[in-house]
Amino acid sequence: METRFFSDRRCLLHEAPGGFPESPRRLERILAEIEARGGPLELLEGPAARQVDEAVEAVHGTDYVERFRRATERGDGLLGSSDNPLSRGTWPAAWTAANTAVRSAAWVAVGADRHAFAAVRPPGHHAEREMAMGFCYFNNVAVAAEFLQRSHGVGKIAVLDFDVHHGNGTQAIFYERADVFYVSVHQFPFYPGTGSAGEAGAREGLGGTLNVPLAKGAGDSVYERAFEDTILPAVRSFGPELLLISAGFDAWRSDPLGGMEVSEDGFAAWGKLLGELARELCDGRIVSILEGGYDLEALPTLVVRYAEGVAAD
Ligand code: OKP
Ligand code: ZN
Repeated sequence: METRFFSDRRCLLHEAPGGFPESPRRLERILAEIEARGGPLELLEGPAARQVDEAVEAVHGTDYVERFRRATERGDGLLGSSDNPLSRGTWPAAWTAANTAVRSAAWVAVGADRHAFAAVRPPGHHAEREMAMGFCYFNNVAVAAEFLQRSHGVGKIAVLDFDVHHGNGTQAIFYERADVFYVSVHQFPFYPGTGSAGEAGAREGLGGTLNVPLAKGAGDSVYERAFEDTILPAVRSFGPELLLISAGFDAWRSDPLGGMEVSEDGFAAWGKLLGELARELCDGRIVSILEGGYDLEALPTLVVRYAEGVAAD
């Protein structure tokens, strides 16, 4: 398995008031760690911006995209909720995060035995079609899925979200679709309130959403059981062509937002299970896109241990 990290320093342009947990320092720390380890880190370059705009507009609609862009340019303080502060760099940073997710997906789509890790911010999984929410503005994972289907002819995609929070945005975007399987394991009850086991998709997409809610305090063994007994068998029976991972690192035991007890070894083990799953089902095609993770000291190590797990065989 070949691993490549993808990023773009324009993701640092989104700034929030002091003390806000989703800060540029998260990504600065990750990039410093990857650079210190000698990469491979791909900065910039990739598919034409037009394809990215098309995928962003397909997921979010032109009204929302324009409303967000204008709010940034006017100097508004918030986009909707107090969890979504705006600075001059917010729209460019969010667009760059989606662009980087797309570049990562494009590299994986044209090969095999490839793991791309998109080190991006702001995160995406709470963003719904026309609503910013929970630090998220554009749904990077949904944009990557849309791009893969439009521009690379990929059919079935499984999105697996292990951020400690439920990805309400990704779930809502794909809730009625049979071609994208959304699986989330998360703390419950917790922010944002969605993600109960009964939420399973609707219409065409009935059965195409799987929620695995876990009580506060879950550690490595509870998560391992959730992966082995529930998540992996469900993804196997769906049979995706590619895995997209919403990779949040806030189930870490010392995360300031999450209430779970996952260790460094736990993230490495998740990586190993997902890498093996990608090799078994999808010719080793796996794209991980950063979501949360707010312990600045630990975050770079957790990302690296996870990526090493994916590559291991
Ligand atoms: C983003 B990601 C109540 C607290 C809201 C928002 C948490 C967003 C987490 N207003 N907290 O999933 O890591
Ligand atoms: Zn989170």
